[in-house]
Amino acid sequence: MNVTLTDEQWRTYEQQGYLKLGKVLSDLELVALAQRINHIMLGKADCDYDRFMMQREAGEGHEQSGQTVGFKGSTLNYRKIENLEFDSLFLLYLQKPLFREICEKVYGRDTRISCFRAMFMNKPARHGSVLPYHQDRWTDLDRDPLVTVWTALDPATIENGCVKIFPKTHRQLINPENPSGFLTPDQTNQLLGTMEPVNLELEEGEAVLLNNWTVHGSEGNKSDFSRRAFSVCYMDANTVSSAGKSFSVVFGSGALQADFYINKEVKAN
Ligand SMILES: O=C(O)CCC(=O)C(=O)O
Repeated sequence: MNVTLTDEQWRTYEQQGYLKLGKVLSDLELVALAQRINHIMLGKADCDYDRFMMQREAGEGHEQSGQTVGFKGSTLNYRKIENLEFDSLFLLYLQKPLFREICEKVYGRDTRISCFRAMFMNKPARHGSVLPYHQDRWTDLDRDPLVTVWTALDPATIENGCVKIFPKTHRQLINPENPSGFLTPDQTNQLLGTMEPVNLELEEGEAVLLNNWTVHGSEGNKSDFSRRAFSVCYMDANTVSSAGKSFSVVFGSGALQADFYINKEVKAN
């Protein structure tokens, strides 16, 4: 399992705007996280659903729901679940030493780190919406978050809608006016005219490190298998939104503690 980065890997990341991290989850951890997210979707997890933003995918007689607080019914047909730092298992995973090391390299050793989002991204079998090409940035934050770790909980393949990226596009913003970094159709066509996107096919339990400005997107799922993934965007904990909101600290003083949630669950039983 990959537990640290070499200087060469780091140079590759800086040049290319992404780096395949290889296996970052043991088989046991992978099973636990994959089972946990299914339990959350099915309403079987002992957790506080009012802390999660949940979006149901279109299908099973439902429209795609808004991405709003709380449970939207027992189904594996969710598209997105955010705020998973409030789940003990996902918090334990996102606080792995490898990710702390990455944050230290990107933001500096003494910088406290929060997560802008700790998000489950799902493409259910034979379904799942297309995500158009974009750079990850949000103009309502007072500074841009710089890195995301995207982890496959199922094999991610071309057929089931793996993430596709354009290497070396992290050096400049393409559509700075868009509040969440989406490219216009013209900008997308221009990019496609100059280079082919790279398909980030991954085994389950493997992860990729993405510079947030690296242009990426994904197709729908044409396979009979789900494409579940967990994506965490790490940023300087001093980052605030225009509404004055700050975000959950995950490394450094005041960081969320997984034990707290585990103890709460044990006590509640
Ligand atoms: O999971 C996907 O298809 C894309 C996820 C994404 O855009 C992100 O993690 O920033």
